Amino acid sequence: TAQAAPPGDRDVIANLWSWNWNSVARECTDHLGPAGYGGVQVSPPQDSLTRGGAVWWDVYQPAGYTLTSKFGNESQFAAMVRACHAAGVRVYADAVINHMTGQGSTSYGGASFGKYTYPGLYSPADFHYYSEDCGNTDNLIHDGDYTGSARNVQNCELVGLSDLETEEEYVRGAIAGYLNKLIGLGVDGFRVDAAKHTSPADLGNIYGRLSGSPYIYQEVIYGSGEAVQPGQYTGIGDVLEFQYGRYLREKFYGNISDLRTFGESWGGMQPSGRSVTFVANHDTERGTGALSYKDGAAYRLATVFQLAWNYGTPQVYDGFTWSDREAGPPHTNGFVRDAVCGSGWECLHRDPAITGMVGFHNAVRGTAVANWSAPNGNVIAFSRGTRGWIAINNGTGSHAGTFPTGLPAGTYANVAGSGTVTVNGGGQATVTVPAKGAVAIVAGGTTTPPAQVPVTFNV
Ligand code: LM2
Ligand code: CA
Repeated sequence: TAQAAPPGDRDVIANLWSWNWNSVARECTDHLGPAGYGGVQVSPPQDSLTRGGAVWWDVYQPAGYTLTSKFGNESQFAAMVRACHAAGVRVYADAVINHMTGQGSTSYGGASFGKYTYPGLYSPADFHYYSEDCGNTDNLIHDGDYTGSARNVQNCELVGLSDLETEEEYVRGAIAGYLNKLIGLGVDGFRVDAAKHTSPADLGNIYGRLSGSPYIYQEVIYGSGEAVQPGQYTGIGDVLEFQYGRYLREKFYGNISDLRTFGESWGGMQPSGRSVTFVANHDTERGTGALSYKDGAAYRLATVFQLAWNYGTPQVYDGFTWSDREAGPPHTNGFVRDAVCGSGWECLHRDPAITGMVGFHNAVRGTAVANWSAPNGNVIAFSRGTRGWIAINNGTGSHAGTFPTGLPAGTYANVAGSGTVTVNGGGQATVTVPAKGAVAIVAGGTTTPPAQVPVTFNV
């Protein structure tokens, strides 16, 4: 059954969205494991509609549950999971289980299908379109439905995608069979795509059929006054916390000093222990409500803050460089090319300030925020118990000051930048925090991430 708990001592998840399996495998070995990441989220692994690589979103239109996709084949997928596990990194797969492709065509794996007919898997009777369950005559979800009734949101079609009748025994079994196949290949958990569009009762039933104890986190986008709320899903798994990134954008374009109380008390936010946080994901970076790599230093600094703050399970996003919001990643005949950092791929997760903060996050686990100070709206500093201390400057000029750190006297390496910090016998440090930069120190005082803790994998 599903494990509704964060995944252990090393819980930072790198979201290597649109990366192919060979590149994820290499990244686990060379960067994610050594930096102290505990997990990696990978793109939907099932076969899908193909648009020949022209768009990124074809992979959100499943054509079947075999594992030939634009990211690689089943043996490459399995090899990736083994490589990540060997590096101490768990693998979470993006599970597209609310719907199938809304367009008849062919797939990356060479299958032919029509809307509502996916040979050997689903036929028209398996979709809400052929029952009376939707409530809208055109069978589509309309914008106004979200503040209306859950029935429309969950039984009608999301942008015309064939909506699976997840109340049905056969459909529940087929979805669970697909997820169990991934678990059999070593997958440790799932990001459940479009969870808002499937009822918690149906999802809970499906999760109950899974082997092992996969970590489940669900995409339920918060909207004020909506019929379907993230809190309806926290009894069956964790949720992706969409308010988190919205608030961070607001405050990094306003006063970060407002973040003193940031967490569950803020409107719409879920309990820390149920939340996976992210500054950006593939949808929000193409929208207007969140920060993205296009915001430059503020985006990186917000990620530094995320890894320092004691709320939720942090996810660090990394996709490809884009200007056309529909364009797909670099590809050859539709199949995604190996990721090259700095050449078509962003790779924030490799940034030394970010890997340093992954080590900070792991070192301060379980400690409370203390020693808060905010000399002005753009500068904040706080400790995590007596294990770590950080100062963040979102201003356009450097800031010099003396701060209480909560740490023992000594000289420490700055894991979020360069140079050293001296803490005096009174626990104070006098530092200059660079513009749009940070100074962070960890008890023990080195830039080396804490030793890897042995992890137990599912399977
Ligand atoms: C998600 N979460 O709930 C994903 O995070 C999001 O990226 C997906 O939308 C969506 N659910 C479905 O899995 C993306 C993309 C859409 C795209 C769909 C399906 O944002 O634009 O829709 O994937 O590929 C596309 C066309 C749309 C068309 C639809 C059906 O853009 O115009 O609607 O396919 O053919 C007629
Ligand atoms: Ca649905």
